[in-house]
Amino acid sequence: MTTEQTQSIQVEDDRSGLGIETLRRAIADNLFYLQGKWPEIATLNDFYMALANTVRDRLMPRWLNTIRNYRRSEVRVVAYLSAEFLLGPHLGIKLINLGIEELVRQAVADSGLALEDLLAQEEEPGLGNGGLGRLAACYMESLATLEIPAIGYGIRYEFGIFDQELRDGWQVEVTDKWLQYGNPWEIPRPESAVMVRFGGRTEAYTDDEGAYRVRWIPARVVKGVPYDTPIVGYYVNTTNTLRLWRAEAAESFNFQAFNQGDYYGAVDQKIYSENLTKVLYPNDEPLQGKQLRLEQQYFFVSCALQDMIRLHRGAGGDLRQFHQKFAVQLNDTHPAVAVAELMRLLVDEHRLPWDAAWEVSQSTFGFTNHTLLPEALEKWPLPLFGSLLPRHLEIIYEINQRFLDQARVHFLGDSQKLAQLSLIDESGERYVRMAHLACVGSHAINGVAELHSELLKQTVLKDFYQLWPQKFQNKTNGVTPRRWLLLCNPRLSQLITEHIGTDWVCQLEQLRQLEAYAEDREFQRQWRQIKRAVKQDLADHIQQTLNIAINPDSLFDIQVKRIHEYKRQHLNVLHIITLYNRIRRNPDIDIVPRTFIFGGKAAPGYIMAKLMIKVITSVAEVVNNDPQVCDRIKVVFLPDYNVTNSQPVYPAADLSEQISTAGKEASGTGNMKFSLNGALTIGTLDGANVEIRQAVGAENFFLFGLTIEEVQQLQESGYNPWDYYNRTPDLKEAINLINSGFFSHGNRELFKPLVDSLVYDDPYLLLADYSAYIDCQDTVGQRFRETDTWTRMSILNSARMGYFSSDRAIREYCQDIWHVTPISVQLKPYVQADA
Ligand code: NBY
Repeated sequence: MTTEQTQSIQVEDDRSGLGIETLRRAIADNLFYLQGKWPEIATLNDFYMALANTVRDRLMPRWLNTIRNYRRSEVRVVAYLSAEFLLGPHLGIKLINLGIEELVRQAVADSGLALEDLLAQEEEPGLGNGGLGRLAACYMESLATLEIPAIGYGIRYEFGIFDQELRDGWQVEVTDKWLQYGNPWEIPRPESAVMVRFGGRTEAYTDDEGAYRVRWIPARVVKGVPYDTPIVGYYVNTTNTLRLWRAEAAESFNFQAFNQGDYYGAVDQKIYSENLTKVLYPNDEPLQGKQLRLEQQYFFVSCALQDMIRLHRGAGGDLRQFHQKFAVQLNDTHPAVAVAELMRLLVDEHRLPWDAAWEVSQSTFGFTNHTLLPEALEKWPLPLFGSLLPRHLEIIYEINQRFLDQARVHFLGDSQKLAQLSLIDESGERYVRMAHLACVGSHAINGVAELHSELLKQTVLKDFYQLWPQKFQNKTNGVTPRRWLLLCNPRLSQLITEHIGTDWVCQLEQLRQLEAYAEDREFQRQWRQIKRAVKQDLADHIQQTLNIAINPDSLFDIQVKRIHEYKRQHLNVLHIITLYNRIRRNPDIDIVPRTFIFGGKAAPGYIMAKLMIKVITSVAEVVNNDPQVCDRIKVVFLPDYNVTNSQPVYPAADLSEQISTAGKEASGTGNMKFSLNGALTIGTLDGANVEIRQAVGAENFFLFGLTIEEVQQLQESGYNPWDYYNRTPDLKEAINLINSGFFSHGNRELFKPLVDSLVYDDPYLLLADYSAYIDCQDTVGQRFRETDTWTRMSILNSARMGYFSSDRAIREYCQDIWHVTPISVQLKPYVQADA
């Protein structure tokens, strides 16, 4: 060692140790110095915080070295723009990805604590609604694991998705105060704050060189402060950053304002500004015309682009090469205003010529669409858009004009086509069409499952497909095997590893080696034993929390997802009532005992979805308390379905309900989590179900229901649900029982909106699919009794799910859209010179 080295301190030395004794001391140290507690008076949460900080210290060298790497100008970085990141709890996955779970378990045990109890303390960051937000989280994890330089940009909502409580069987929303005990996983970076402008007007002027320019004179300014969260890859040094923005008042409350007497003006400004990132909109479809929502979107997009431009220029980059530094992905249309904002930044602020700026923008953006429901396509009333973002509206007009000039050549004389393509909807009240802006501004457009991507080309984006077929791609969704198998199902993971080694964790296709054991009696026995143990755990949890006794040997039939008519939780309810009627009609009937488990939140303003929850809980109350049936059917509604609560659910399922009307579910990702954990699927030919069925084999999948073509035909030929109701006795009996007040203490009004909607309208074709569903469920019941067959099918499901890893999905995005390659991060210690 040279003298210079001996005189320097490696700052991480004392906080990076992984010996059990070192860890134990670090936790005690953090408890004392950060929480200000000693063990005798510390709460479980204090211990959780002490442990979280211990783990955070240990990932810091990886994180800092990763950041250092990305500042290098030649490194191309993925920027994933999403209004939602539904990460789920951090601690468990970080322990696993750092490979220190067992060490920490031991260190914690030596302090007399159980790791599971500390894990249970964490308040998850519920910064998303459902599939779209969770997909962003899986993708961030895979990006890190694959050593891809990436940054996630989003919003640091002070209140995430509401907590769901059930009162008298109804959903009640409770504010999600996830930050109330502090968040050990984020670091605020106030020094990197940026300013975001709103409202006001624009003004033309001539610059020093005599060029025509526009300046924007805003009405108000809000400060965006970034909060960084590390995303740790599995057994790699790469630790990427999720950078979430919080809105603050631009002028902090100051004495000058006070002295001038404008105390309330300053306070009002602060309150107004901070409102911006106060709460996540809890809808999984857009609410048209909510100004605050557009403000949120523009706010985080502007913060993100300003941040990227600063990084790029800081590394000596030229803005004409911006697209070589960043590949920006738009997660649905929520960040689509980025197309106009990047043009504004390049043209107005950095004085690039329009054409050069447009080249850069188009080469920068990719756009992922997540829905086919036409009512879910985001559009903003033009007056609202123009008053909030006057300069952006001008830029959108300019983009539109140039775009339509180009389209006019392609669709000669077809003015209707041009009206359909336009970024502005002028068919009635005028709107800005965000999907059109995203399509025009991106070089790649993708759907999230094969079927969905095909339908996009034929329906909602048909005109764009005709114009630019080469822009369209498919990227079938995937889920991360670290959280959705290794973490949530340790028993099954261990069994798998004992037989095929550990490579499956990062090469999920390796699971295929399990096919060799599908018929192996001993392996089957172990597989069943694990499923049984996991079901027992869930049964115990349900007993303790809901006081419902369920039989762990019954068939666990599970539907967990947002509550929506198109997802058809009420079709599942019709099946339950049908079984109930069969038992009442014939008390000695021999049917497979089933436990029906539901979970999911309804958008607070979606009355029908809330009524669907009430019908589930009402049927549960009757069925669970009927001595004649309750040993054969149980119905459970798990309250507050979120990432944390979902982790024990997927492993315990025998049957996964994926029963949306064909053509309505873009992909689904819960379907993948279930199958990966050895559940069989009952499902329609919708979304990724189609590919899952292909992968696992048609013989290992319970298919039912109308196809998309049949749905279309039926609707075109005049679908009449009333006929189905009248000619299907079991269906009629089930619906009549709801209608009679049987499940609502004699109240015949309660479920009338639901029943009427089904019998007179039925937009999601439950009645048309009812018989096929019931028949298919009967087959499920019979097959469940053939224990060995069922087990073989279950093993084959897991064995063939390799394709549905988010690692595969991310590799495809990297190759086909982002053109980025992995870079491994070297751990160079940060050496601080001593004096
Ligand atoms: O995205 C879901 C799709 O329904 C599902 O099929 C797909 O698997 C998943 C991932 O690709 N979409 C979804 O979750 N959408 C939302 O959560 C959402 C949230 C907010 C808004 C719209 C949709 N919004 O406009 O406010």
